[in-house]
Amino acid sequence: MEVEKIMTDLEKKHPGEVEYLQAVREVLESIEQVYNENPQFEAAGIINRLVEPDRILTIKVPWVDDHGKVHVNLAYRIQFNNAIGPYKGGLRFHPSVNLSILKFLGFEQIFKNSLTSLPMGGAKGGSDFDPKGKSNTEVMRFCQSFMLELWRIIGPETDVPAGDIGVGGREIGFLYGMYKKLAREHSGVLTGKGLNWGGSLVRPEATGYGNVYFAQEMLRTKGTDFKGKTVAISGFGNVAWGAALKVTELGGKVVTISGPDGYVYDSEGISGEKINYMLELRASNQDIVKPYTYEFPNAQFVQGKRPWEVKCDIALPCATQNELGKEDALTLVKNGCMCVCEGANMPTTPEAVEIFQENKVMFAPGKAANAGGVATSGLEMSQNSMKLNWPAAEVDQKLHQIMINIHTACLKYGKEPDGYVNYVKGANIAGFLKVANAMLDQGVL
Ligand code: NDP
Ligand code: 2IT
Repeated sequence: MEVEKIMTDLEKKHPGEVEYLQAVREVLESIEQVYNENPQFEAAGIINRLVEPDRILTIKVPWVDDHGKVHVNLAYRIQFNNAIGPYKGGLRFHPSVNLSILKFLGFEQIFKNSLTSLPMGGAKGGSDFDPKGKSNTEVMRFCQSFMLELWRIIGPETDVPAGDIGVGGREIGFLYGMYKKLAREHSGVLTGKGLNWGGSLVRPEATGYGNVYFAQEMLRTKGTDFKGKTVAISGFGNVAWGAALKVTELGGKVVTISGPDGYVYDSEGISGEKINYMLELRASNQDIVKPYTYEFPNAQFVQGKRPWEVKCDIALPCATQNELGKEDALTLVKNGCMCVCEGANMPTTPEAVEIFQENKVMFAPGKAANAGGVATSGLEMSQNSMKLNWPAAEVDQKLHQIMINIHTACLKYGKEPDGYVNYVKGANIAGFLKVANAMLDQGVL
């Protein structure tokens, strides 16, 4: 495999798709050696077949707001690869959504889903619809209009969407209702469903919990744990919330959360009712974290900045892609941060990853460390197929074990001669091998 040639060709074919090209390059660089040692991969054209999605559906979504005004949004579903199971991955509603972002997320999802050890292929979708300031009925009309088209290509054994930024339980409800009406079936076609209609216990908490279980394993390799550790979290959404709950339970102290407006520093720790308040903040559709300081006046709001300037032992970036850059990484290293564990997808820029690795700071990529969300989606699919519900403790125990297993897989392929673990390499190789071998078994498709 010639990484530079493949990247040059891809850049020509998809100019300007920065996030997608960034995600592909990272994987290719990690797997290059393994790929070249196994000529059967190249003979079957695995890389060329893997870097392009199987298909992309683009949808025009017209909807009417509460004042009778007509709006038109664009939406997409990218079915990337289904070698090991039905297409699976979330839907993102955010004004920044474009093909490059969804292709990067879909590509990452292939390897993440492979790492979970559950039978799920990779997909992603979403829309440039901005939930900010929208009423419930506006969100409902948008979701219904989106599903009027989307339902044609999804199904419980074909493609199973779920939530991501801007898509939580409420949106999944509206989407599911419309699917059910059109397809005339109650099935596991979406995950993250409500508990009364097929959802799984622990799915809302799963990404954050899984992220902290993964970090716990990383810390274990150094003979330590979360007790008494100071933790900086970014974001204030679903993933940040679940991570804050689990860190606190394990004896760590969460001192930051953040939004597009800036970050909140709470030296007393964000725990108990303060974590519950994050749910209110998110549900308000205001897109800002500042109101936290009105509710809890001892906390400080730092406008327009990211939380990485705060001294911490562990950093959990849980907001969005490329939110932790080179300068942030240098500050974290200088402040003695020992572990960076991605809750979001690709929040750390490649330059920042390099700085962590050069300084031997433990660093885990999202495709391994946030796989708990989609893994629990997989457990929701299993429960739907069996038409039964597992108790919370059972789901949590399975989730925990999956995260431990992913960590073990990263060690297997990522441990370097000096003992430092390159989790990026480990995750990419482990995720890739399973998919590539499945593609070999199934012929050229
Ligand atoms: P939510 O919508 O619940 O929260 C997203 C958070 O990120 C919010 O705090 C949001 O603020 C913030 N955010 C979004 N865009 C930006 C931006 N451009 N700049 C700064 N902050 C931003 O989403 P989730 O918590 O579900 O998702 C967070 C991350 O975790 C994403 O990278 C997602 O892909 C990833 N993830 C999610 C999983 C899940 O199951 N939900 C599973 C695995 C990964 P605002 O909306 O105000 O911009
Ligand atoms: O990025 C992700 O893994 C998710 N948003 C969750 C996907 C899913 O299908 O549960």
